[in-house]
Amino acid sequence: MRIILASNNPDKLREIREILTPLGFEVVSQSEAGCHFEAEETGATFLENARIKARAAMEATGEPCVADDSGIEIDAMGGGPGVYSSRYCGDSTYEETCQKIIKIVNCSDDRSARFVCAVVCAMPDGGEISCEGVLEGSIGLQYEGENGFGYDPIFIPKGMGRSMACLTDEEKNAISHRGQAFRKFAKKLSEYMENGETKE
Ligand code: ITT
Repeated sequence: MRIILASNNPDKLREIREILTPLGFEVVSQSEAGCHFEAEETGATFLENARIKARAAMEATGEPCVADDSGIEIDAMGGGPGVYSSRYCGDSTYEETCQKIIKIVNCSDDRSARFVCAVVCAMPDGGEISCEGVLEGSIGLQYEGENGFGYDPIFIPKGMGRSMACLTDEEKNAISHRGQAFRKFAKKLSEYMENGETKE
């Protein structure tokens, strides 16, 4: 099945293709589908923002469109940057921003953090599929690893001794917030195609 991904983030596109292609999907980016816009993320939650992006792309293309809204929640930062994870960098690089976060977290005795991914698929018939994935972990003492993107070099998944950026894409997708959410999505979509509805 062909599905349009309402995202302008090439790292997400790569990971989502690696997750969904073996499950029988052809993932087309919104720009490949002729949509060259960025929906404004005005929602207060990952789910609301994913819905905004998915609906905007579905209305523009008339096809089923799936969006990922994701980010990192850091307990020593009151759960931030959360939905602002992309905007938190401002004009700085991810490496500079990660170094800043390490300093903030070093002043706390709580290093816990999690990656969250909300997925919404908007259907042309008005239907919707939504799911979420969460990966618990902690903020590392140093910036390490060269794979992945964004905050991966400072995030140590629970039970691991190295950052997410030290994992291959395959290893990351097997445990990540995004891998969990999109595998749930694939299952719910096949139920939707059979029944026109989803089960929790
Ligand atoms: P689209 O909205 O176009 O999909 P975006 O990058 O703006 O792209 P989000 O608004 O969902 O997407 O912000 C997600 C940010 O959260 C992302 O830019 C990273 O900073 C961070 N993030 C999400 N998933 C991540 C991951 O797997 N590894 C590292 N950082 C991640």
